[in-house]
Amino acid sequence: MGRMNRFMRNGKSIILAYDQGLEHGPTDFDSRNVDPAFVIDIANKGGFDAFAVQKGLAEKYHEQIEVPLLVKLNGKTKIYEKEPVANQNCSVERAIKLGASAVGYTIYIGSAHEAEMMKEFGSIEEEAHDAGLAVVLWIYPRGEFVKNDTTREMVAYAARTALELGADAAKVKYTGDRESFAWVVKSAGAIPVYMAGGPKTKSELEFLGHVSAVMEAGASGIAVGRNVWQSNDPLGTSKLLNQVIIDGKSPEKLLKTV
Ligand code: FBP
Repeated sequence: MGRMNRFMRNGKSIILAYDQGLEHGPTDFDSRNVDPAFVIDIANKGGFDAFAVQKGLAEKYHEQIEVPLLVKLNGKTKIYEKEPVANQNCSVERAIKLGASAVGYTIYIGSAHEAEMMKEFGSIEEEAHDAGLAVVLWIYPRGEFVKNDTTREMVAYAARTALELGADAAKVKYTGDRESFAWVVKSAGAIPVYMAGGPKTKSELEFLGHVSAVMEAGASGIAVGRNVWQSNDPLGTSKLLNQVIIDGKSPEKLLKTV
């Protein structure tokens, strides 16, 4: 676990992600969460171990952010929909000046541009580690040759690639059940695996069920955005996430459905 320890409570953690304004556009937002100050307040009060943002938010809002900063070093819009590539837009040095405790980077494995991203990540990983920062890899199979990006094989391949490339943690999509996710966690070897939140689920119980399943499968936590700051009660949802992830409580019992 090593460099990720500082973000962990009992070996687990919850990362709040708020880079969707770049990745998806304000279409993800409503009149509350379009304001970064609203989401920063959730990060500060909701029991999160790190806050993942692009350099712009890290710079413009640094005085308000009270949780460890994870600065994403690359990103892209969703407008161009062919072979995905996200190139570096922030240096490790700049991330450190912005107060980062960790840096993040996305690689789309399977993309025609995979090699480009791997090369760029290689330099980032070495520089960040030399400076003592943790490196979290958002690692998503995507592109013409990826027919299904959430199969057991694909997600396990992603997690393993994160280990092979020197990341300290792999952030991957949910495979749909506990058994398949257990193989993903095994494939990642010594590095912790975080589930990406994904679009808001129909019910809170559904999302907490996924969270509980990945924790039972050996995940170290989640990196979540929409399911928290799109919630009607973001701090209530954050509390439930803490109870399921950190305290190991059952979603059904918490929501009194059993
Ligand atoms: P969500 O919980 O909102 O899905 O956020 C997790 C995340 O990895 C974000 O950091 C990122 O912006 C987004 O998902 C990317 O999702 P995709 O590339 O699948 O649209």
